[in-house]
Amino acid sequence: MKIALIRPNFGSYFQITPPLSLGYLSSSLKNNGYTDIVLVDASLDKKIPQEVNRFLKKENPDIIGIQVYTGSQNWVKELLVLLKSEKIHSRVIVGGPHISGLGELSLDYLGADFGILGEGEQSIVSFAQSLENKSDFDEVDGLIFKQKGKWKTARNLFGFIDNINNIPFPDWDLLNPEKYFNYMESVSLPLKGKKPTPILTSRGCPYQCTFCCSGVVSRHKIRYRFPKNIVSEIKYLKEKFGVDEIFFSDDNLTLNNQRAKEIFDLMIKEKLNIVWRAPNGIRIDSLTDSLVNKMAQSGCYFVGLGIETGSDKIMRNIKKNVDLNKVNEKVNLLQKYKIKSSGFFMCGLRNERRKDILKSIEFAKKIPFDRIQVCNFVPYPGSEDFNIIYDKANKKAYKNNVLKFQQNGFVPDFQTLSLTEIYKVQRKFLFDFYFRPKILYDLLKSFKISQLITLFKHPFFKKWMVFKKDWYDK
Ligand code: B12
Ligand code: SF4
Repeated sequence: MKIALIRPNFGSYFQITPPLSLGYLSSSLKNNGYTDIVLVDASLDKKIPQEVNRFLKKENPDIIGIQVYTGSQNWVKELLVLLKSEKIHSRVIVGGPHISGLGELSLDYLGADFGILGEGEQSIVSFAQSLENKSDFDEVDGLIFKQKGKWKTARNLFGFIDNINNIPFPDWDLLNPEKYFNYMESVSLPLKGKKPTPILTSRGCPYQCTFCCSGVVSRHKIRYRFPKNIVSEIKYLKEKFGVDEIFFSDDNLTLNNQRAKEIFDLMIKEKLNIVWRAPNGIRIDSLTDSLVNKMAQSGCYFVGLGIETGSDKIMRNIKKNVDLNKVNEKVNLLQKYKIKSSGFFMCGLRNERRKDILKSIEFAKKIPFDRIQVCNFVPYPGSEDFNIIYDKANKKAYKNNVLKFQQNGFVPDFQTLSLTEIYKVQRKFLFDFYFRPKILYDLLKSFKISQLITLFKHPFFKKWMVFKKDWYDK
């Protein structure tokens, strides 16, 4: 049986990391005897659906498995329209956070044959087996399939792996991290290593922030890998591919202070001699002096910090529960150990007014962050905020706004700001933070040509740099 795994083109020119999800699916399939697997990373190779369609026609796989994020759904839809017009024999199965968040509605929209809710490692193997043995689809955890013309979900409503130490490492041979080394540069802070690669040490997050859809795949249940298991993956990556920098891609790497210390202790003991960053953001709560010390000793030089807002009122609304009074102290603690930090903020959160965002700007300027990242709020399927709009809109809002979702441009009706206002205040946020002598000096001092190239290639750059009179609105 031949299987093709596809990562859509998400249109980015930087931080294109190996698709861990597809690597995990592949290693589970191979462990169960399905060894004929091809991977297409259309993000890395900048492929349009027509090219991938031609490739798949030639390869003629039995199963086509596609990873779907909300931002890449229209790329996937286009590919599926092409594939279906060819009348291929392949069965198309889709999975990922977008499918787990929207279920049948997403399958209808995409025109896919099957979908997986939740984690896919075991389910894709059972799916391949049930196609081969013509057995009941009801046995495939989390599978959505058609029965008598209607969508049905399997007996177990989603795929879930209790012990993530039992999952094999991602199929690193298939992913080939070497192909990604030159595409992982970030715009804000240059990499210290030359051969970076992401890994996951845990799955899930127990928090319930209203804007976040992390719970759709993991059902808010956190599971940890053993430190030994993590360190042996890093060693493998070092030895086989020369990896010298790790991106820890967990939702919350340091959530459990004790476990985090055990990982870093082992990294120090084993003299891994690598550098690492946590680019997706960690929470400030668990950062103690002894933990940060171990982070630094084990090679950490940069972390993102999920703050989101500088307003206590909005913080309560979004249920993030970050104590704003502690942020300064924690950032200073990181600085003590020479770890740089980037504060993550959002604009246009639920019921957020311009004056609330101005509070966030003032807050960010008072804290000694080295960088900040400011995202516009998008209600991703599966998040509490999405569910509110979706219920209120009588299930029509999603369909009507599907294209806007693609462009991060969906403004739900509980927002008090228009999209234009959100963009304006977002620019002001970045401008006010970065155009300060100390920050500018640090930015320029550490800037690399590779970052400049990355920045110029970025489509946002072109959009943002178009001169407008209201570019900086006080
Ligand atoms: C690393 C990461 C990135 C990386 C790499 C992303 C990539 N495309 O590979 C970078 C930094 C580039 C990135 C960028 C963005 N990201 Co991101 N990212 C993550 C993060 C932290 C980890 C992803 C990961 O490796 N997970 C671990 C794997 C094992 O889990 P998984 O991907 O869910 O896969 C499992 C299942 O979903 C399922 N599955 C997945 N694919 C398939 C396919 C098939 C066929 C089957 C059967 C099953 C299946 O099985 C897998 C194994 O169990 C997640 C958060 C998270 N917890 O997942 C956010 C997350 C995926 N990102 C998110 C977002 C919003 C973004 C951005 C839009 C951010 C921005 N504002 O620019 C961009 C868009 C990128 C894009 N369109 O692809 C959202 C996605 C929401 C959504 N509905 O689409 C998430 C869930 C964060 C969140 N909580 O909101 N991201
Ligand atoms: S924003 Fe962070 S802390 Fe909140 S639910 Fe998502 S991953 Fe968890």
